[in-house]
Amino acid sequence: MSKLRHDWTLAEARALHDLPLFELLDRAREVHRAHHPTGEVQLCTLLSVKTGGCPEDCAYCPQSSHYDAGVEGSGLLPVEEVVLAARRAKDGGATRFCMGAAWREPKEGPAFDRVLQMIREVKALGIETCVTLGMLTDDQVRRLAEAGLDAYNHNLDTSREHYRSIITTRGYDDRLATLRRVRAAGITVCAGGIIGMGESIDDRMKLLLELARLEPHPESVPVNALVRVPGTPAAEFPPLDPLELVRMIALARLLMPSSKVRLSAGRSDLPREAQLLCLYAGANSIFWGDRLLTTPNPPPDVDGELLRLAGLRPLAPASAAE
Ligand code: SAM
Ligand code: DTB
Ligand code: SF4
Repeated sequence: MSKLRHDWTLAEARALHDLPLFELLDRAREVHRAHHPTGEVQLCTLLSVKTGGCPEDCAYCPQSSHYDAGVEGSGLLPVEEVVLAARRAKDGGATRFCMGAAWREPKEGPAFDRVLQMIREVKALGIETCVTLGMLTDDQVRRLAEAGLDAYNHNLDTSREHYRSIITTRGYDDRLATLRRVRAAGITVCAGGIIGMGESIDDRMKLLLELARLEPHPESVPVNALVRVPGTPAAEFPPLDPLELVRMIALARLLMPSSKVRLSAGRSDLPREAQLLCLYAGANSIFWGDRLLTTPNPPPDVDGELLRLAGLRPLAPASAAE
């Protein structure tokens, strides 16, 4: 087992990143095998419980009210609808259910109370619960923990330096403060980022260093490839070379050996061989279901075939808890 470190340097990370691909894959695979069962992939299902109309200006996001990406907005879904979707996800093999809301931060009152009820009822189905609601106060994290929430997703998205050119309506330290609160409340941390937004390789490494600096490391590290949604400013960035995603996943695995690295958004445009290389290099999970929040994801029959062809097994429900 490799020792967990919080003091990786940019030079170290960059040297690993720039290794010949097969050398990098060998190293990442070795760390992956030492810390995780091999041949298993966790299936996580996403649901947008409140869509669109978000006041933040994240350049990649189709749900920001600053851009017109043709997303049909909705108010907060009724609890029953969410529970139905979670039951369907569980019956389809998912062991984690992630609920996302297009909020800068949740408002106290009936909406937040309803989210708490969603968490209680989804949790009662026997599936891991994760929510992503924006910035939180101490009181809100406490109430989320009381409701039984397993994980909170809150991404740093990119390096501190590059952040400013992607989002102007909040700062990097706001994100870190929410992550600290989540950790202090005893909820597991899900924090990662997006690549393909015009950042340099060093920016990608700096994002991973920020995450690895957290003590303990986030239990869950989603690595998203930008979904280029027309109407968002980020749609103008050139498409990502799939091997860059493979290298990023390998680095996340090497820097945070015991975290679950999640091959997240962006698989619709990713050749299946590149997806398999990501899983080989250390990814523990994929999103399962034909929708992410507002954009398409490969349908379950296609993903099922991918897993079957590669001889990979979905993580069984009993071992899903972290
Ligand atoms: N509003 C909350 C927030 O930003 O924390 C929660 C929902 S937000 C949609 C969750 C995450 O989705 C973002 O942090 C970002 O990393 C990811 N995301 C959003 N749009 C994306 C896109 N076009 N491509 C890849 N990832 C995206
Ligand atoms: C994460 O890192 N990726 C997911 C989840 N956390 C909430 C969201 C991906 C969203 C992709 C764009 C969309 O479908 O709107
Ligand atoms: Fe709002 Fe989250 Fe989208 Fe940013 S990423 S615009 S905060 S929904």
